[in-house]
Amino acid sequence: MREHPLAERARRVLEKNRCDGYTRPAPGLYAHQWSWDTCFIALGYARFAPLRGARELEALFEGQWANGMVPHVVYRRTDDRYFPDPALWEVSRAPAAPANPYTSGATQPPVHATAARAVYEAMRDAGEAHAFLERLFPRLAEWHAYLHRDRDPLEEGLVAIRHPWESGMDNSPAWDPVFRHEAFDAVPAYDRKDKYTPASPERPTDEAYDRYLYLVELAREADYDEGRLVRDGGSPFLVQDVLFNTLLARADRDLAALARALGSDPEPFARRGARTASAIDRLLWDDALGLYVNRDLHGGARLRIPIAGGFAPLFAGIPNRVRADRMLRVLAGPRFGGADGAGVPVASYDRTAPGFSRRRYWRGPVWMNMNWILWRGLLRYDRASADRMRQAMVDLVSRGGFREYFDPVDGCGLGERDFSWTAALLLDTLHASPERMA
Ligand code: 2M8
Repeated sequence: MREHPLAERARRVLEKNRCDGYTRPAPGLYAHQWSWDTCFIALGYARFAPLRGARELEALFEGQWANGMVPHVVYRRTDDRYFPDPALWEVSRAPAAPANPYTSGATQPPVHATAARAVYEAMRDAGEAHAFLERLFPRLAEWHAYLHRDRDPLEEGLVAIRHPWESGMDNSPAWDPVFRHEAFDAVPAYDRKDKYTPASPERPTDEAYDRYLYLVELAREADYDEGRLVRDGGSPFLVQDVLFNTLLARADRDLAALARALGSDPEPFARRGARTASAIDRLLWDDALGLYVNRDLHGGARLRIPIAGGFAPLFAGIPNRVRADRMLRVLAGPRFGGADGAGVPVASYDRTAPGFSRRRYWRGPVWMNMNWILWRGLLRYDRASADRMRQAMVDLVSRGGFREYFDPVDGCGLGERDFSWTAALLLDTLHASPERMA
């Protein structure tokens, strides 16, 4: 079978972004190593250079904290283009933070075990594959233990995030109601380096950055003590996020498979994944919207904001047939884009909802990682929709390039150029044998 012409271009993007020991998200704004970007990048490497995928993941885990947390940024360069920098986080105040490398003091969605499994299964040399797993598995197990232990204050199987950056969907309208809490205070002056990029009108507003920075300050003042911030409710931002929890439920299952491969007991991991999956289904489903919604742990209200993350449970096989059919109809209708015939895949936010934006990042634009997650989910429920979505993803990159995100109306590329996860996930989309991962 002939290879798709985009595959070679995608590999070149990853090559361009390879630095000393890791692959950066993009050549411009993002010079360091990001947590979930690394997972998506490793999923792409699994398709043509699994050893590189293994190295990416292992490099990221050099920044893992002693309590198990995998930080969302591992600072790799003394490069002043990215803000916030290590000085602002000052994670040396946390007893669990490593002295080297420098890291942030927040986390990102747990796609690691899923990526590690794909890399492991793609590795040709059985000895090398086993050695990789023996090194990484205990780290992955500590990471998941941290999430279930320190981030589930209600002990109901759902973990909480304490910063929008932890969701990966930083600027999502899903956080607007939380930001209205009175507990948010003013922050000292700071210099946002991201505003000087060409994409600045697409970046979050200054008001949003004030909230982000306030949360950093608060976590830093609490010495990153999860007991104070999460269990005692000290952080004004505490949300059970659908996407984060779905990825965890799925990753718990992948961790169980990796345990089995090592001859260990998979049951404890599988049980935790099943518990999280059933809590998502029981507590976060919104029948009126036809998708899952987040919950604010301050007051317990559901955040009834229709974002693409609300469809993520398809990825972990969580909804039953009836719910999945509802979701498929919403996904294909005018709200998320399937019906306009433009062949543009799913927007990050309901196109008909207040505040929808074609350009403002995470408030409408199409992202390759969200669509990859939904595509993988659709493969479980409806092969024809999955195939249409796959085609729309390939067409999007053919027209718009390997960009960070895309205009949901005309498919124009936006944000950073040569974006690693767009390239990596396109490779997986082009090469995967879907039955294997679904
Ligand atoms: C974006 O987030 C960073 C903060 O982590 C930023 O805007 O400065 C998000 O799209 C996030 O999901 C992604 O991991 C990161 C790097 O690509 O950029």
